[in-house]
Amino acid sequence: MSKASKTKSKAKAPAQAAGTGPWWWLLAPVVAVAAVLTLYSGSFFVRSGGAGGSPRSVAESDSSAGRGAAIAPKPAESPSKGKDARPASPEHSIRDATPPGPPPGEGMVWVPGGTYWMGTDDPQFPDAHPVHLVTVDGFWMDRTEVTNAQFREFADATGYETVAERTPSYEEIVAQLPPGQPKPPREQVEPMLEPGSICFSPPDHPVRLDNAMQWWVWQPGASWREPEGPGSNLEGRMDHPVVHVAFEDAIAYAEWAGKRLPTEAEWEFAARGGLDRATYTWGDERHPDGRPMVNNWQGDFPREDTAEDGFAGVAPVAEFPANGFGLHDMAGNVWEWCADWYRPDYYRSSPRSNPPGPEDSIDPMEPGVPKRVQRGGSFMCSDLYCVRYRVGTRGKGAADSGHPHVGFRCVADAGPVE
Ligand SMILES: [Ca+2]
Ligand SMILES: [Ca+2]
Repeated sequence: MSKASKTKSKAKAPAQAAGTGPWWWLLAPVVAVAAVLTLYSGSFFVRSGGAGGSPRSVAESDSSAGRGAAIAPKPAESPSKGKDARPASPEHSIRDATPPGPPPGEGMVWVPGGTYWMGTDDPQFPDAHPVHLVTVDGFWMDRTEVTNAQFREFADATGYETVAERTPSYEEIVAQLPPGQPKPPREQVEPMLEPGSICFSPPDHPVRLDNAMQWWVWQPGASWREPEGPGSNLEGRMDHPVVHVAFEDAIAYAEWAGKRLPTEAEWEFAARGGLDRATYTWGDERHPDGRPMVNNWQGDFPREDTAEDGFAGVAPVAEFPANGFGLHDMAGNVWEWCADWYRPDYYRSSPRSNPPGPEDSIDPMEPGVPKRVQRGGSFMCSDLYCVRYRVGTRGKGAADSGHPHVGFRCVADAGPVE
């Protein structure tokens, strides 16, 4: 969802609708696009078809795991490929795992370089085709998603104001109108603009899953500091991943920390934890030994999250087992920004060695909206509705917008952090 969509959501409010007659010609196409595309872009929800299990089966297998039974942080462990393991690929290789020195920052782990099969051949995800060999150099990576505590340290030190905390400009809004769409009068637009972000608002009744606007709302005043809008706060959530951060907010944090965002190829290599073409970051069994391995969604999406995995909504970081490289929550909890522009066709021409991503962004599903790659899925993914917490799948998001289920983590090169 983009900033243009934000004005749209605002226009749906009854208090504003009375005075917005001239607006509808502007808003209607954007709303329609947003409703459809949020399904596939900002939130990456797709019906999974043969997704390998339903929420019911999740509930049945994990029925003893209530919120209090959340998995405690665990050290890196040897992941199991599980019963569906493929034969080892001779091309797949992981370099020496010995770190080149001490970590350049607190909470970072060494991800050895290597060569792996990137993407998935699952026909549901054509933008992750073809599976192709990629080689990446080693790098340091944050063990967890960046937390509210870490982001507050940055904001306090720099006075940084996130995109969600700024009032969008008239120019930003009209720049995202479809080609050929006449610009609305500035004097009518500007009074409607105010800081805020998109929030999740679960309906209290079952809904069709073909209109994401039924559970996304534009919330004035929402930001990383007030995740649900004015009156909400971070009390008890300092160890949660920071959310409502746009791409440039993540870049600003990374630069302040002397780090950078991972490329998509680095991110997927890290997420796979040394495994070869596994379905999940931990192997091919969804619930090894009956354990939930990811904070995602159980229950009737989007009405009810029954939290069989221990958490409804965002969880503190590192509540679930680390993958083979010692990284937590590379599947689920919150989506993570990557450095790459998004193009659905990039894998067809991606260079083999350290691919930097395409030079521009094209998303045919939301033309004109620059997208960056997001990876890993979120607490809103389920095997009924979204399976993009599977490691080979891709996500994307409007670079200028944050969401309540999108965060990030950083990486650093082998050299010293300046
Ligand atoms: Ca959950
Ligand atoms: Ca994550």
